[in-house]
Amino acid sequence: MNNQLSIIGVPMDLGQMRRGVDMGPSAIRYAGIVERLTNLSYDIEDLGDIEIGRPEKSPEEQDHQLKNLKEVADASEKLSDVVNEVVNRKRFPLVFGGDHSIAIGTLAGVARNYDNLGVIWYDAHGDLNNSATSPSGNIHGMPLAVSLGIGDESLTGISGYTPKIKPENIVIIGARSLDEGERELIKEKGIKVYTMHEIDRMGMTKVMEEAIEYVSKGTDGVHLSLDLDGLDPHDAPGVGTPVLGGISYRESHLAMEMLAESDILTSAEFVEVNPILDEKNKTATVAVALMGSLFGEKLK
Ligand code: 6HN
Ligand code: MN
Ligand code: MN
Ligand code: MN
Repeated sequence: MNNQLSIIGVPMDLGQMRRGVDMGPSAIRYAGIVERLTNLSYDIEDLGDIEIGRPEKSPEEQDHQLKNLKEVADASEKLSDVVNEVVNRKRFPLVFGGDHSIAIGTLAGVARNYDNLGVIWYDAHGDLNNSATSPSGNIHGMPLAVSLGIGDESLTGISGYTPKIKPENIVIIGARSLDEGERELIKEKGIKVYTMHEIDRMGMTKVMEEAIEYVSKGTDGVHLSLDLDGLDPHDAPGVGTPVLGGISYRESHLAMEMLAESDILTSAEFVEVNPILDEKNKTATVAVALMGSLFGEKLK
């Protein structure tokens, strides 16, 4: 693993309608991420937070179905440039959300530097909606589709190129709430998905062995996009769209440890930590513990 980490906070709450997720980056910092990773002898640089604009009109008054489209697009452009600059300096970008719409900018910044970027999408959801399939109009339900080049041009065109990633380089882990249009897209594109059914049936060990092999083949980098709602809400209650029956805390540690052993990751983001919905900063604490495993606590 690259020993040089750059932390980027993205206090974004405009990709969904529940306030508080903009405090996610602070909550993760308060939960001690820098100390935790410094103890593992990483060289950490904290680049602070990306500035997020405020919409002039409420989503109901906006002339677009996609809520806060302009502000999300503007933030994505900024984030993409910051992430790209980190990759160019040969450092590992570690991005904290913020809602999952930030993945549009993260992937736009990372994928500029890779022809075949692998993506692990750890999430209860597919985030594969567009304005026609979305039940909510919330952009945090769309970043994976946008990165595949599907969606509004002001999002797919971030940083002037599209698509960012290819369907055959993606693996979704933990899915248990997929909308109809998302299921169709998964089928049409042949996207690899390990739902909770497969995790229960095969066990996390086998799922991760297969997933790691799948995203390493023919790729030149691998990004982890970890939505805390991939975990069961019992273990990670501070999320805006909790879904029962999720991945356990221990299974998640195992998954992170296996990723650490595999040494395939080139960038990562942890999203959807919402301190207002949380219990005593539990979800940020879980995120920090998982990053401990991801960055090799067990290997030291
Ligand atoms: N997330 N599929 C639902 C929607 O509104 O599109 C929920 C999306 C949740 C997105 O958790 O990142
Ligand atoms: Mn998500
Ligand atoms: Mn590329
Ligand atoms: Mn989710």
